[in-house]
Amino acid sequence: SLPVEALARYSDLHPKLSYEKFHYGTAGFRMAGSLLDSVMFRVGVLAAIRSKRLEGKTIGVMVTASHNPPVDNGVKLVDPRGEMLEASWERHATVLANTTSTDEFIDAVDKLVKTYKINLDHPANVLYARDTRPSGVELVAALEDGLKAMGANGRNEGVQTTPILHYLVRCVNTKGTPEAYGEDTVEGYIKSTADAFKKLIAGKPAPPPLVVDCANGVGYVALKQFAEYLGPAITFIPMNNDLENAAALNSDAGADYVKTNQKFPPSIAPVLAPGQRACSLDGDADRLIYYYLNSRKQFRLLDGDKIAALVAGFITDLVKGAGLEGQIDVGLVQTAYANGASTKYLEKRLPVACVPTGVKHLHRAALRYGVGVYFEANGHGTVVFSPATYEVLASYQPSTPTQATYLEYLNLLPKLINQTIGDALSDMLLVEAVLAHKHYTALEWDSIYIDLPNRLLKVVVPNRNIFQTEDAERRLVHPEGMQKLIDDHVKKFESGRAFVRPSGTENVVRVYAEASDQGQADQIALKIAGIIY
Ligand code: 16G
Ligand code: ZN
Repeated sequence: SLPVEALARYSDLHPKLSYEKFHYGTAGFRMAGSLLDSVMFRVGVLAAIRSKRLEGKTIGVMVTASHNPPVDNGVKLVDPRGEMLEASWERHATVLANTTSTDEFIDAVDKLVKTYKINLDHPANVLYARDTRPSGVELVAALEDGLKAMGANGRNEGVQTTPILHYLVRCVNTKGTPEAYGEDTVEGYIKSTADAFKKLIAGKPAPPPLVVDCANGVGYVALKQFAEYLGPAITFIPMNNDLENAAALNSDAGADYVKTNQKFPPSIAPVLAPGQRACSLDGDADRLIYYYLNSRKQFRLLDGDKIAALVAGFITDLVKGAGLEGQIDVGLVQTAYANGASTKYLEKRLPVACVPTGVKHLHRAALRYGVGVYFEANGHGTVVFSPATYEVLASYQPSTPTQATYLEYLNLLPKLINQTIGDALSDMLLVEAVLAHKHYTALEWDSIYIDLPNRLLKVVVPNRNIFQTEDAERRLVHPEGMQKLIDDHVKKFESGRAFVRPSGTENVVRVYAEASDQGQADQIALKIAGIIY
């Protein structure tokens, strides 16, 4: 039965203070770190319950607010395969977080246990980590109280990137099985990723030094470890790597800054030579954006769509070269934010699916392919390999030396790539490896296709919940009649495309528009903002 006495005692230490309404959304719980104490405690309890429900499998908990300001914090649960929490449990998280008293909380926990007929005799195992935010220290302590209250085994991994936490969870749960994913240590992760990179670029010229904007966050911790293992294989020039000053996190730095403002972080511009590549991680290192300075001294963005095009193209070439066409199907998953030019380019080469925003949707869709590549335009993405693909790669007999070489490359990719979730650092090594193989400069990579000019606006509306979408968020079904007004306007422009969707993370509605020139994209976006306001 439930340890009611311990739950009550610990719960009283973490009362829900504010009238804040908590909601477990696409980013888990996320808000000012000072408001999250009760939420963290309850997430600890929920993680333990979920672990028991899955007969003691290890559940992950990541304490981070990613690219948001340093005073924010947040928390997300990770399922045993290192993937996002099963969608149906998001609701349970929301319910538990919003109970207003200890008694109400314990009742809600009890109800959850009964609904799923959870055998509480199973052990509970929870692996957790946090990013560099100072508020994380106390929030982790609150989480630990939740684990103690449930008698769960906790494993504290300290300060780590989000994708490392996801990776470790998968390793722990697959240990000793045929699906063993790797050694469940940070060192194991760094080593196996770095080794795969070194093997993949063996014999290729070492890439020119890469400027890495660490957003003054935890990505720098991982980057340093990679640099140690990689030695001369690649040189990083770390920037925005101040972990002492908490206020510096994501401030004028990081992938979100670059993608949103479409410009260099101020600290990066002066150090870049024309043509030199740079990339930005976000605050928990699960997003990656590249860019460079062109010969006309202009900023050029290489976002998630460009990464997707580069990576999907490379993998398609390898599959063909190995003689595996027809045995391994490579597919790509995008969202409505993908630049229309990227979709047009890619659709000619491989199957492309469009799904609603949010990693869980992209990840699920990518699992339908033999090799599923997914990237959001904002730089979050990865590649997943199906069990059938693993089998083909293990058993295939190449008939020429060239095929054998391509097969070898293909076999390294699942080791290089963190398949659990987008991982800025392993994605960065993947990009560097592909550039080395293709002998591409930043300019050549950029030239794969030319982005359509676009504009993203956010509109503050009284109630964003009235905005409902269909067709992977590309069309509004509610408020009634609004989509028709949008369509009538957009069709006046050549290559015009636009859509409106409520944000899942902020109290705003987002408007995206693209067209054949910037002035038109701006005009469409502004007009639509007027329509929806
Ligand atoms: C969250 C999502 C990200 C998405 C973003 C959209 C996860 C892990 N993260 O950060 O994938 O792009 O939300 O934010 O799913 P929005 O709904 O505010 O536009
Ligand atoms: Zn992030």
